Amino acid sequence: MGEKWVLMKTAQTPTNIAVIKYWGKRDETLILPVNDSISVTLDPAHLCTTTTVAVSPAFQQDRMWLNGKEMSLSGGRYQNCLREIRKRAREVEDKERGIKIEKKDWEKLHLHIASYNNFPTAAGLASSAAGFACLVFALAKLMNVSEDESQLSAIARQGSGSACRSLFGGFVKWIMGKEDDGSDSLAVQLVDEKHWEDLFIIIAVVSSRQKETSSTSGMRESVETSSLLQHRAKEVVPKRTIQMEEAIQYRDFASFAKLACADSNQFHAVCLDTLPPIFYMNDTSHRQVLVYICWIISYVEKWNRSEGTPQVAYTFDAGPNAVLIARDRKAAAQLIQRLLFYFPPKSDTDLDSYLLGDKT
Ligand code: 2P0
Repeated sequence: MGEKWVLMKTAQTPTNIAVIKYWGKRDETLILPVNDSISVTLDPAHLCTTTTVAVSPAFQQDRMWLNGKEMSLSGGRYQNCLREIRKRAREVEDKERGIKIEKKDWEKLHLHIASYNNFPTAAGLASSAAGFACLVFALAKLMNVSEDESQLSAIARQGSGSACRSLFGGFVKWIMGKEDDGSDSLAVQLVDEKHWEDLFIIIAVVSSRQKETSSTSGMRESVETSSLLQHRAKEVVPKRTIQMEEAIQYRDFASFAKLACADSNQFHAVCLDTLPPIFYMNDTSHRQVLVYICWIISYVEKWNRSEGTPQVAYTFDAGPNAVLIARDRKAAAQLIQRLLFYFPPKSDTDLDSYLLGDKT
């Protein structure tokens, strides 16, 4: 191998939104959950991470930049992903440029990783999901790894639990698995992105501030203190997962909406049942956020009842941003019109003040 070459690969991975939530780990190091979860992967054109990975004999150490800023790779989660991918690296040859990397060379070669999110990092929009999924996928391409997406998902899972679900499009299930080594805790695609094309997903970015309690520490506290979490994991989610899979399979929006809203509400109830309580649906620095959230939930609930059949499902993750899933284009248009009427943006260009007007 000469010293003057760089080999690069780029991947793009969308984020995913859980409709049956993952909340709680049974193993913190391997990132093994206490229940199955189901998500929908967003269109890669919108909320996604783009990651370029490069290898060169000239690189002295592994380095990473996120949105242009260098960050440490020393954390266990990055190291676990890098180690697992390196283990599976195979020979790579670029005949045109006269580059050949043998399997054994990957041990000593260093990587440079540049990652870019086109949405707010750590504001409850699952940035770590898209980030780790993209990192693992890009490295697998660079290193000619032969594992399929489900096998790669078990590696991405060790970066961030929800990341395992971003390796597929459409609706995806993260099977919690039974094994202690995590080998069967992986994602599978339930249906692809063409299966339910009528659905419209609207994300109302209420606050792009970094959340106060990270998901990792929040779910640890819930596992330690919430009895509702135990009930949810053992009694509620196993049945709800089967019902949700059926609703997705048959494109049964009424059941889908009922289950998704109930699951979001129960996840936040678990957060409230945690000691000390966690309030993800609020942003304590902006009083108006709570007004907005309450309005959205009661508006959707009333609208769904008045139509006789649900038009929109809401779901909230570990932050106050509302994810609204409309049954079709007509319902989506009506919803956006209502949102803009009640919460007009202050200026066309200031996305931060979108919907909420100015910060209070
Ligand atoms: C989910 N969330 O299923 C749930 C719903 C937030 C609320 O997955 O500790 O960032 O890295 O495994 O994956 C957020 O948790 O946590 C999450 P770690 P992660 O989407």
